[in-house]
Amino acid sequence: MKRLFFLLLAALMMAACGPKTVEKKTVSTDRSQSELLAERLQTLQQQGYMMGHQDDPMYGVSWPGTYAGDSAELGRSDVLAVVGDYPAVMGFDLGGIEMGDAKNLDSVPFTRIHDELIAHHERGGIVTLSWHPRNPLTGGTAWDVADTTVVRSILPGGSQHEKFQTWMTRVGDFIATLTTDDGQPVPIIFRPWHENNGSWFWWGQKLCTDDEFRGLWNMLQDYLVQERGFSNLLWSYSPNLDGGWTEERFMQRYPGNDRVTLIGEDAYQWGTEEDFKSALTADLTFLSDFAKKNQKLIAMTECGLKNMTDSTWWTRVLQPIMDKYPICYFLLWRNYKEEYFGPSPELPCAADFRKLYQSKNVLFLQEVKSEKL
Ligand code: BMA
Repeated sequence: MKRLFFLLLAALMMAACGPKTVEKKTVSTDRSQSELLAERLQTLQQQGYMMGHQDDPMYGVSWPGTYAGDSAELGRSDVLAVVGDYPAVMGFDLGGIEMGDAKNLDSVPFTRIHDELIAHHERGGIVTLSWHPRNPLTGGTAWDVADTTVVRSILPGGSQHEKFQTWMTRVGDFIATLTTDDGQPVPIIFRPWHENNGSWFWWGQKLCTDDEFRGLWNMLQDYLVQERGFSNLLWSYSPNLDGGWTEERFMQRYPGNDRVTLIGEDAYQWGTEEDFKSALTADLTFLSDFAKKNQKLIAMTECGLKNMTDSTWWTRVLQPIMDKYPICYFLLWRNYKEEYFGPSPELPCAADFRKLYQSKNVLFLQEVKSEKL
């Protein structure tokens, strides 16, 4: 990926002082979809940061959508209902694909994920995939952390290695279907093994050694990139809000500059506003510095305040911090009736979201679609 991409990034960074209008580039065929996506992210970042939402077109705070299988709701989106535009970035989750399930862990049919992901790309948006695979050793969920030998068990020589090969094959088979009508693979920000510095997933900090984690990352990446040949995946390394990164600690599980294009962070406010603000500020300072030195892109790959218990949180808490850093996007987690992180017309936070929408540097679909790949 790499040399050409870095040169490209350097050139784009130099061009950053130019006018704000973005010119359509001629697509050269010798670059992969993921390289073109990286270039697009870099270009757009000069205008601001994109708004993203998990499962945006699937269901909302007050409409069950996919849960009820109601096709009358096709095209619906809480973000669209509040501001009249779709998010620039939409996220979807593959959890369950490994089992051969028809629906993901949040009851969204994979056929819908397939269709909505391609539709969002076609309308000029950007898509990202996460994966909450079940626990291959215990049969439990991704959050089953009772056993600390799970990662070891799926690495080469482990008792579950073969099973995990099948799981990776199913992921690969699904990714292979994500193409446009003319057969072009859709560029996708792919961020497996997220929040690995926490210990709530079976691939977490206390659940495997640094070497095992790297082995896990490499096994999946080498399978998808080398064996399956997917060059449309832009690899995102996405730990959780930490608040105290040092280069040494960050590097312990970092897969390496040749394996990562975008560094993200999942940052929710679970505790006090003050704690959140200081942890996020420290982390984005560290990450943007690291990204600059290592020529990486950065993003807030997940974020939010559960159930928007503070209706001005976006513009009062989140936006002033995001404004200070060169992030490409922030992705609010899903709007499920029992836990929502985005806006909805009937909620008090809708007004604040409209204010966010008015900000010039917060980009929605209409502002990015002319840059479609
Ligand atoms: C978590 C929660 C869960 C959900 C999972 C995967 O953060 O939202 O309810 O199943 O993400 O989307």
